[in-house]
Amino acid sequence: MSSKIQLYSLATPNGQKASVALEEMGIPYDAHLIDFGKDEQHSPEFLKVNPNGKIPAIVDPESADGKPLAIMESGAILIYLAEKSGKFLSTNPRLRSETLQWLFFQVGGVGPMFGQFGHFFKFAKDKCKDPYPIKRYTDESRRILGVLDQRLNGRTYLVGDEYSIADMANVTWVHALTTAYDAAETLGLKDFSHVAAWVDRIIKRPKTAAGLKVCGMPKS
Ligand SMILES: N[C@@H](CCC(=O)N[C@@H](CS)C(=O)NCC(=O)O)C(=O)O
Repeated sequence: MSSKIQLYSLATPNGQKASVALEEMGIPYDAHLIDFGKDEQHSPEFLKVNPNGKIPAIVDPESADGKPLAIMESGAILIYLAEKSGKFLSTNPRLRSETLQWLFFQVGGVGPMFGQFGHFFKFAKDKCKDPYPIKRYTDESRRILGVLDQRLNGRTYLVGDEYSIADMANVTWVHALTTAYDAAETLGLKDFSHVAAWVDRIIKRPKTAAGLKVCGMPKS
């Protein structure tokens, strides 16, 4: 069996968080595409890795106790990889706490809210005629973008002076608002200039750019 990390993913924002981290940290890995079109996220093999049936998931064949370790939940994966590599999560207690705060801000807020926005605005547009869900998730997504914009005013990254797992988690979701949801106009993204500059800066990083493409969407 390979000693490399095994990544099970698809290039959605949650999936990209894991592949961007692996690329940026320089951790060797094998990528396995989980094709939603074939319902592979619910296959018995994949459910052994993530019983929740969602990507991303990883298996570290050589974890700290020498035994294989399966890890689900992208936030937990980012923390695991940062601790394994000693990169992108400061050991300074203040910076570490701030990094975890902005990581959990994404996991508990940005991901679920932007995800629901994308569902009603793009993927389930024809299934719901009631305008309320789109309004609710547009308003909440704009509120969250405002919080990020305020945080990024005068800052290069979300925490301290360095790129961290907090940036990786949040930037993939903000980037998806244009690349996956075509929602720049509806969400008024031009109102959030600090966020826009931060996204541009980060997606130009060669390793992040490479990570965003891992496990790309299969052609239907
Ligand atoms: N909280 C999870 C969310 C993962 C998630 O929702 N993944 C989506 C793709 S972005 C998925 O696998 N969806 C497939 C499905 O629900 O069947 C995480 O952060 O890893």
